[in-house]
This record gives sequence, structure tokens and C-alpha cells, in this order.
Amino acid sequence: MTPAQTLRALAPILSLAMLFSACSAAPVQAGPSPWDHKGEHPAAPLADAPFTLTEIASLNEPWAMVFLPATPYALITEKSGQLKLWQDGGPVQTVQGVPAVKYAGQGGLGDVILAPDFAATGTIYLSWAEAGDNESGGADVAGAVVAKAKLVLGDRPALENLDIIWRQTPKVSGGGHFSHRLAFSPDGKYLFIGSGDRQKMEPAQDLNSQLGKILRLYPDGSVPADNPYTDQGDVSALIWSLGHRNILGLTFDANGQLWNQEMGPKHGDEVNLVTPRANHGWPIVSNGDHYDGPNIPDHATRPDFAAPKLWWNPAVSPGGLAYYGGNLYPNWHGSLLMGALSGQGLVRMAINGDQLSKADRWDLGMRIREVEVRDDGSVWLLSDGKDGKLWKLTPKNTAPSPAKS
Ligand SMILES: [Ca+2]
Ligand SMILES: [Ca+2]
Repeated sequence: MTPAQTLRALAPILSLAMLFSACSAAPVQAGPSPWDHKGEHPAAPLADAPFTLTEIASLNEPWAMVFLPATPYALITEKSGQLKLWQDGGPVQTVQGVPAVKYAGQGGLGDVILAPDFAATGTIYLSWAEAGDNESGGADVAGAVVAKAKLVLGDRPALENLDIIWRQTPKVSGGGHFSHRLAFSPDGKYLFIGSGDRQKMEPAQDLNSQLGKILRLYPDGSVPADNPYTDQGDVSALIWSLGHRNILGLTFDANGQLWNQEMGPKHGDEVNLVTPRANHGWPIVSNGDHYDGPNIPDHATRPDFAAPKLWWNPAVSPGGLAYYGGNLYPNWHGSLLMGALSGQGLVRMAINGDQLSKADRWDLGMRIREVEVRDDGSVWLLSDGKDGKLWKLTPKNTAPSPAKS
């Protein structure tokens, strides 16, 4: 048994033991706490899902992907620093011109998205972990960076004119919680960056640090004058929202609302509606607790912080987050889709205005790192790890298409 399998086998015993210790220590509560989601949202088996899974390509620690619209291509990042160009029905090529990344811990090559003007300019945006010193940390520090570059297709696909437009401030020690997820606003005017807390926690509440924040930039990296903290100096000027932990998914819905998911500490994974100036409370409140045991007060104790719209206890360990506006799965139209790493599957949440509800959850038996929707409405997944794969979901029992005239 792997350690994970052992833990899973022991889970019923462990939870019973925890229940006993909790009962002996805590006063009996009348009814379940509204914040206790234990047992909610069980996973259905793949056999019950409205799709089948097809393995499409093998990859090495794939992390993020994006389809190139109206082409047979997708870009896929691999954490060790390779950018792959996948062609539907064709080969997987390596894109030249990707800079060296700091590949250690959770760090490496991160997200890839298209510029709003990609069709005309070929511009893409990439994020990665960069080694390097700064005034506060010496040589053994790292931080996330974001660059734009022109993607040139052909026999030897390559990036040209690479330009780093943002460096996470400050760079710090350690290899965790870079986050570095990217999303453009639907109007194409603003680039949003998930800047993780780098496992340093307290900086998530510090407006003089970009750690534990969601940032808003112009596509060239400059500061929009109407950002909420422009009056507090250069570091603060990019901050859009604060109190975040490890942002591993960031996406807009069809109504222009920005959603993020973030990995909680021990349980308490969150999906948040992101609004300017909102403080999401980390590390002061969390519906999870510290890995080494100490309680973190739940969100309900501090209504002054923005509470997550949904959370998972026990954890699902979220992978990527995608908005589904397609029609291939009509019931999913207007949903968020989220990968689950430790939860080993796919999670669907229904959006209703500014609220979310837990809809479907399927056990796929593998860690899902990324979810992506193609312009034909098909859904694709990246499974995590050195034997990672690209998977395509195909709807079951689709009614025959009406004959085209
Ligand atoms: Ca993606
Ligand atoms: Ca807690």
C-alpha cells in the first residue's frame, strides 16, 4: 500500500477516533454546524457520469493547458519547464524559447493562457517560478513571474520576444504556494494573477507584500489607476483582493464575475467570488485547520472577512478551475468545473447569480490538475504526475444530431 492508500484504509478508524476525542473535549452541539460539510458532496463513480474518458496523450507532470481556438492545437505546460504544443490527431512538439524555471517543490513552469488579441498577434502569457536573490532574501529565494511572448507555429514551434511583465514581490525561501494562475477579464483589458502566500501565511494580510493576493494589471504589466490600493505604494498598487492562500484556479464566468479556488490548509478548500478590496481572511480564518493540529477559527467567527462561496471538508485539493459555457453538456451550461487532486476526480458547481452550489462530483481514480473547455464545448483534463495524461471527455447517450441540410 502507498501511504495515501494506507491513510484511506485507516480513515474510518481515524475519523471515529477523532470523533471520540472531539466528543470528550467539546460541548455537545445541537444539530450540525452550518459550516460542517462532512459527508456532503459524495463522489459518484465514473460509470454514473454523463461522459466517458479517453486517454489522448502522455505527459510529464503537466500543469496547465489552453486550446488555440479554431486550430487543432493546444499548449500544455509541464512543471519541469517544457512547453508542449499538442496537435489533435498529430504529434506533441516541444516549444523552443522557454526560459529556465526553478523546478523544485511546487515550483516550475506554471500557467499558460492566450492574450485577448492572440488571433491577430500570437501573444501568449506564461507563468513560472524563478530563482534569484533580492534585497531581503539572498540567493536561496524564488518567486513567481509572468511573461508574454509571441508563439510561432511551424516545424519548430518557438516563443519570440519574451518579455517578463511581473515579478512576485518579495521573493522568499521555500518551494510552495507560488499559485501563479492567470486569467484575462472578458473585455480583454486586465490580466489577473493569483499570487500565492508562499507558505508564509501572515503576508497574505500585509498590503506591503504581494504574497497571498490576487493582482490586477494591464496586459503590459503596468498598473491600472483605478486599482483599490494605488495610494499605498508600488507593491500594493497591483493588489485587487487579499487574504488568499494557494490560488490554483482563476476564471471568469459569462457574467464577468471572477472566481478563484484555493487549496485550504488541512481541509477547508475554498471557491471564492473575487471582488476588489475583499479580504478573504487567510490566515486569520479558515474552514480548515493547521496540518499540525491547531484550530484556525472558521469563517463564521469573522463575518468581516469575505467567506468562501463553497468549501470542502474533508479536502478535495483543487486542481484547475474552468467556466463551462458550452452546450455539449446542456445541464452543465453556466457551471464551474474543478479538478480534484487528493479528491481524484472532477467537481461541478452550479452558478446562480453570485452564489454557487455543489452539483456533481465524479470519482475518476486519478489526481486531476487541470480542466479546460474547448470551443466546441468538449471538456478536457490533465491528470497529475510523472505519468500524467491528457484526457478527453465524450458525452454518453447523445441524441443523434439533426441532419444538416
Ligand atoms: Ca487552462
Ligand atoms: Ca478552522
